[in-house]
Amino acid sequence: MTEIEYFKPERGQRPGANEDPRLDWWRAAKFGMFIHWGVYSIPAGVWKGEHIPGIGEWIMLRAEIPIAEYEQLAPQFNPVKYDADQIVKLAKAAGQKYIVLTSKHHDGFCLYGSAETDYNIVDGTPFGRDVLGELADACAREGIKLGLYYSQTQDWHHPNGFGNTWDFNEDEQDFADYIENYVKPQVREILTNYGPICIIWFDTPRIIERHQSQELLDLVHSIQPDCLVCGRLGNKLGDYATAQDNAIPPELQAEIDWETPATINDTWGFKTHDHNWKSTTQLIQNLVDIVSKGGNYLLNIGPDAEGAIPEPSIERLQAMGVWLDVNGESIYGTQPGPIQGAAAYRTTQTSETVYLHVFDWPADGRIALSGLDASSATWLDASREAALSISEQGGQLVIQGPVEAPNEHVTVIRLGR
Ligand code: FHN
Repeated sequence: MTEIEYFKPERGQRPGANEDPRLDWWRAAKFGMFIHWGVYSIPAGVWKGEHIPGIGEWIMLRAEIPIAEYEQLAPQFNPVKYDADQIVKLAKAAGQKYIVLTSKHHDGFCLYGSAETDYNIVDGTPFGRDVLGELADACAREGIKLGLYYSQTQDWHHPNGFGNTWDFNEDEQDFADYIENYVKPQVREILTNYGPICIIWFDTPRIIERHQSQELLDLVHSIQPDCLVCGRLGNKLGDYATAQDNAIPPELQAEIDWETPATINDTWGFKTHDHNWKSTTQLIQNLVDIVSKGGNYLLNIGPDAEGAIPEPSIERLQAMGVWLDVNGESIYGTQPGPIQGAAAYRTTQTSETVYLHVFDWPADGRIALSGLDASSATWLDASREAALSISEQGGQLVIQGPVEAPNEHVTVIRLGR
């Protein structure tokens, strides 16, 4: 089993290609922003003075924090720096075409005003503002699509949710009741009260049964028929496949629609001690790699307890946007290209053009590739003046460019057919 197959939904397959038009915008979009945010951003990886290993949003489980103690974070949650417009503008500057916010993560805390529980940002915190509502308004103003993460199986706060073995006795829990009388009403809320939602991003299906996944899928589509459901709904249901976190499949996945959710450092929810930021070059190469294999890249930010976005995330996203401003033509709306798997090269294409992405510019400026046919080679970056020539030599397409790397991250050459 390759990693991509793990959450592969039956519905997300596309024999013969791209048949469900509801996914057209998503297939063209390629790049989205994930936002993991909640009260876990207050401890930020540290509980009672101890660094808790692992991803920040899992601190409640990793440290087995009793609900009665963890709940005390909500009255401290006052993220006065939260600025939905800033987030949406950052996503746009980065070239991200959709945003997916955690409406409820495994810890059960809701980032929206829910009638189903007071354990939410509006009723349970001094902040009292509907974070999701403000983001939905900002997305509508800026014309960017909004999706919502919702943890359908794990809920460490709800007495019948899955995963909290330190407060509850699993044998006494009624998971079916939780799905029926909590998850479904909440899914209804988030799909009814915040305008068009482009994706419901379910996660960690674990014990959810086939009929429950099916019912959630049907529920989503009954309220918003165009809303996509990711493959982590479980039981091979959903509208598209979800790769493992940060996993890029080794080869082209032509027969499915798929997405890689990914972190910029090593955590989703904010952690004070995680400074392992991926470089901008690495992030751009990941984007290109994923797109060249037919996937989408959903790249996360984890705001801190005040609602501020970590500066290293901002810097990297803005730099990705600068690269995409010049090279976006080779990303958005493209298909995987003819060359797959060559170490330093990736390709994407449209009907007219092949885009050659060069990760490591050769020291002599000479690129020789088999399996490519082209009538012209031009820089995607119109400001670049260095000469670029093509010729056919011994059955290979030879491209001769300058010896200096034209772009510090990934150089793109447009090859006319
Ligand atoms: O357990 C979650 C994790 O906290 C995070 O939300 C990621 C994002 O893809 N999904 C689960 C782990 O795969």
